[in-house]
Amino acid sequence: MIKRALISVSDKRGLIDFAKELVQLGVEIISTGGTAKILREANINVIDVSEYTGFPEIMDGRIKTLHPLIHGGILARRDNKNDIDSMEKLGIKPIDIVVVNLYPFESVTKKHLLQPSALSLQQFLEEAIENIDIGGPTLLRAAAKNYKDVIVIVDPDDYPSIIEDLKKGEASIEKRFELAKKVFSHTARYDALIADYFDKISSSAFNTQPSGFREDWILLLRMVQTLRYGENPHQKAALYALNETPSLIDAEVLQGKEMSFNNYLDTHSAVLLASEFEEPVCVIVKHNNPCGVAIAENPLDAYKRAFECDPVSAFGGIIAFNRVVDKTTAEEIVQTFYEVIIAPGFDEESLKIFSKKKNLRLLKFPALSDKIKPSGFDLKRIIGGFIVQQWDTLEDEFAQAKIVTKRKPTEDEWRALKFAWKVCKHVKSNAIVYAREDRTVGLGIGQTSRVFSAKIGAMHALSSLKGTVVASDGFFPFRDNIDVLAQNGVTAIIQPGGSVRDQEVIDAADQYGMAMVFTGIRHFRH
Ligand code: 93A
Repeated sequence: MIKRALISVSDKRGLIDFAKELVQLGVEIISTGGTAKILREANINVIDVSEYTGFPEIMDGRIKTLHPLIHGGILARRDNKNDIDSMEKLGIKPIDIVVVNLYPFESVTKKHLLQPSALSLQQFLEEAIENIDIGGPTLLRAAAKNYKDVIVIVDPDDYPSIIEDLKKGEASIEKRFELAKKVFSHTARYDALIADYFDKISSSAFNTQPSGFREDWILLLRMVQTLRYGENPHQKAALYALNETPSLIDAEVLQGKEMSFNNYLDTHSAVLLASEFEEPVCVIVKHNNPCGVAIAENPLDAYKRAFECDPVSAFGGIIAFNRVVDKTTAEEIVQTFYEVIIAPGFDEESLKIFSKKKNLRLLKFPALSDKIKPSGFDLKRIIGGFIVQQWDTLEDEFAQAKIVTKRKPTEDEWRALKFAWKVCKHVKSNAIVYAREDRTVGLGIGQTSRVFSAKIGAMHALSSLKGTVVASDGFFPFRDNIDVLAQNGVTAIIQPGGSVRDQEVIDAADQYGMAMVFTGIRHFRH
């Protein structure tokens, strides 16, 4: 004879109908806070667990049902004299049916993976911890262990068939055994999910490794989508997101074709370079290198200056701005074919103009209006593993800068040197950047010798290099570079310094009356 039910459910599906039927069958219902509230609102008679045990729900509900009056009532063997004596002595009443489903640990932790940037790892962990159900599995396992005397229901889909059974009389022993089996596999899976989550989080939420790297920072990894192909059409590819903000993956695609593998690479580089500047800047990137960078009072002029640096290479490139793009800038941009434009925003009129270029991808990335500090670490693959490093970001690029030549840079030269230095950090090594104070004029990119980059940068320049400055991402190993730069009319140089032949290089600069600054910082980019 079923007299008493304990109901404590997080998934309230089907609850009211089921409880109504139980009441009609003369069953007394005991419930935890939230469940009792819903039943009461549906005019169903219910006793609170706290009233039943005489012990309040405490610690934000962490302890609700963990009480001998509850667990004794579930675990007592109805045909065991000892158990019956204990019940009588201690006032424990039998509980015949236990209906429990657990805190939604699985859906909460899944949500963390779907919105990786919503909270910090610590906050994720705290939310996950509070969703580890303790009392629920204890009730379920106790009832399942005593399946001979107790009906246990973990799945709301089983409510109707149990009601049917009870209306006919009793649930069979076979049925109760099946329900118990379901419970044990359910709680086993529940614990496995928790263990798996803990494994993923591991020590990362608490410790940093001696090297400064969080041991498994990469593990909260989520595949966002497959990409059409990789760098080349025969390479399959996909896009993955980490639990980081800002995230380029969160940039809003306002129009255009799907972003490609190479688009992501180039856009990433363009964004990092654009974010170096406080002034309105335009960065044009091609094959992961800048081919024109300029600052101005407004995006339009910045674009025109950047484009002038190398209009041939700009074709098919990626453009990044750190200001909202307006109509006039859009009108100018659509004269040339580009793959992607990324900016903190686009005004209405510019959107109309861009909309005529159906394939052009427009990405709105509000983070671009401030200096972007990528979180986590930079990573590159090698056969059998990957190498990880901190991002190439510094608080102050010029903290250690010193003038090494007889002549000091003029104010104009200083402005140009600082501009060139910021750009050169984002150019593949060996990088030689010829610049004026507001624009690049010649870029020597990715050569295997620095002097080749110096020569190629000059070759690329469309305008005169007279009075320009040069930034070099690494030191000059020989004076030949200085000779090339001087021949091209360069008046000031910024470079890390640190070569064994620094003195030879300084002497050469002095000989030409150049000003030279050593930054003490190197910016290789491989
Ligand atoms: O916090 S608990 O681990 N401690 C308990 O004593 C306890 N008893 C039942 N969680 C506990 N429960 C769970 O509360 C149940 O498994 C169920 O998921 C939930 C129902 O709470 P409420 O009725 O307040 O919505």
